[in-house]
Amino acid sequence: MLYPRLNSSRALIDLSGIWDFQLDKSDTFTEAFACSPLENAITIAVPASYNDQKEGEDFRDHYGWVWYQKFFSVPACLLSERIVLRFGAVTQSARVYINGKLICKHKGGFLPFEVELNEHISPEENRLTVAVDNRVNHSTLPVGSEAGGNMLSGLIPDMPGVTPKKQNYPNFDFFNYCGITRPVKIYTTPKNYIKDITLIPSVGENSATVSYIVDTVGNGNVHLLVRNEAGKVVAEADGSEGSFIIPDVILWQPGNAYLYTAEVRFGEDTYSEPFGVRTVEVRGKEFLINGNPFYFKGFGKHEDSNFRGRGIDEVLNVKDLSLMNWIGANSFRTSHYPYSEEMMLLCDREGIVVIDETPAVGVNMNFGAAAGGEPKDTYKILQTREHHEEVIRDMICRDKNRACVVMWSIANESDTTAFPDSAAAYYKPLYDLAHCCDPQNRPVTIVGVQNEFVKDKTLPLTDVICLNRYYGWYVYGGDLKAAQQALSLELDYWEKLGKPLMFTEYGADTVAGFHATTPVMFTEEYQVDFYEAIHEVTDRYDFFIGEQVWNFADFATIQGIMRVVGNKKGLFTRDRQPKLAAHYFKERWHNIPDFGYKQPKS
Ligand code: BDP
Repeated sequence: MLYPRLNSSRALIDLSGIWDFQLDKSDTFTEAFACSPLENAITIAVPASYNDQKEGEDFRDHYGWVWYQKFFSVPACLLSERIVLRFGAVTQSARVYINGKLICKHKGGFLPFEVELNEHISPEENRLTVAVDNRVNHSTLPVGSEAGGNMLSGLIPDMPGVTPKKQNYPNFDFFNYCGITRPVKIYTTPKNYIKDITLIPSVGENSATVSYIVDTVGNGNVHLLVRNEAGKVVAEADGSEGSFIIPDVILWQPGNAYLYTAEVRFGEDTYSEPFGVRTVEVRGKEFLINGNPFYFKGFGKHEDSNFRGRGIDEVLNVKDLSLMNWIGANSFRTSHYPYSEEMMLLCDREGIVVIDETPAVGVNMNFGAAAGGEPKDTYKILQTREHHEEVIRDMICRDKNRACVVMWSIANESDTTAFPDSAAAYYKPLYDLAHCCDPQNRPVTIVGVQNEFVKDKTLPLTDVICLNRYYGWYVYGGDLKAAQQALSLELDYWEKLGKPLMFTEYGADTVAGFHATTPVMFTEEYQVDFYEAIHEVTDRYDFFIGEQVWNFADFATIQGIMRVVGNKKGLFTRDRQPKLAAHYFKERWHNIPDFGYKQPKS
């Protein structure tokens, strides 16, 4: 799906701003809200999560539907064009109405969707109403408990007369921020238009051959011009499918991005798609970018900030990448959902390497909010398969041309060991699907939870073993010697597989300002000691090809006894001030090269 752009053939109207808003306090869905202007509407800013924009528990922890409304007119000069309404993301699901008529539905909170408006709008003013549901359950990704019931309720006897408030019980460790979280735009195209562009570079001696497919609707001829960063035409091609050669190609490199632009013309339509030329390959125990063994230094992150919640914040995006530069990081994972298209385009420009993750988090009935009692077969209980396929397809379709994306993560911390065969049967087809959807055939991974790894039949199916490990925190917390021994035993086990392995999470909750001469858990000194201890072990293994810390910054979570006003594992605080460990990493990472840090023994 193409990112909406303003150019000589396409108009672009941004609907950001203050919208009318109301919580739907009924237990059901009140479609009547869509049929007239919202009564007693309150104000809300779009795009952003709504939760932290107003005061009160009822507002922040609202369970179910909310209603957004905005009035707009399309300039008369554009009415003869194809007019499209596009949402960057609405969390968790949406129904869209124009002048009271339902025109589209979308499930899933982190990927774009769009709908043609021509047959629905009037030349005068139009009423756009968006109903947004924040409920997570056994069929959504991320996963939550069914019908707002507390997954832990089996731990206490029934207590008649107690009526716990209805709320989401996420089976994941980040606040369920919701609403219209990314830009809402109207764009136009000519009636015959470019629907999608796919670019597949391969690198030769000094040149690159780029295969391309231009998906079009209507009649016309496709012409393609490729420009370098100076704007000079370096290649041309005709036809909706084919290839072109870029002579003296400049590669996209981590930390040293270079982007070309494919300027596509089709009849009266035109669209410019930026792209980088680079290769990605897993060979033996190595992860190669442009043929060189890459070492991942970076983070698991969140889209999370004060006031906006999970709403897009381009200032913060720029700042975060600047902090990554400062600290010597070269990469991050979009834990635990696809990030905004704006962030992906920025990473393309800044040369930051990205592991792109679906919102499949909490596919695990023996973990977090769902744990307790006898082990359960997650894959018999959850109904996520169809939606899981959908998010893999949509994410790859959206980000397929991004040079920054070097690997797809199709899930985070699913249950892979309670019922190992069920897990492998669920994941093998999804792993194959991801490969099959990606025109560039990037490596595919499934991020593994700390578990009885020797039973795991799923992770070994993937291209890179990605582990979230908490030795020294949840396991052997406060005993770093034991943590080192256990980690070392586990790495010995995985090494025999002959595949590259990296940490996609490891970390320790640290409350900024807590200090101790003899470190204890939660102090800034313990966080440093924790990382030093882990690195002492990981640095010994040549197949250990990357360290992504959990987390870049502190972030909001549901309230509970495990979290002190949110998850505090950040190297930075939520407002991006460094903890002691940030300085430790700055020293470490500036001394670790992006390429060739590990030399395989054989
Ligand atoms: C892992 C999850 C991550 C959590 C983290 C933690 O992947 O979302 O926030 O652990 O416990 O289980 O801090």
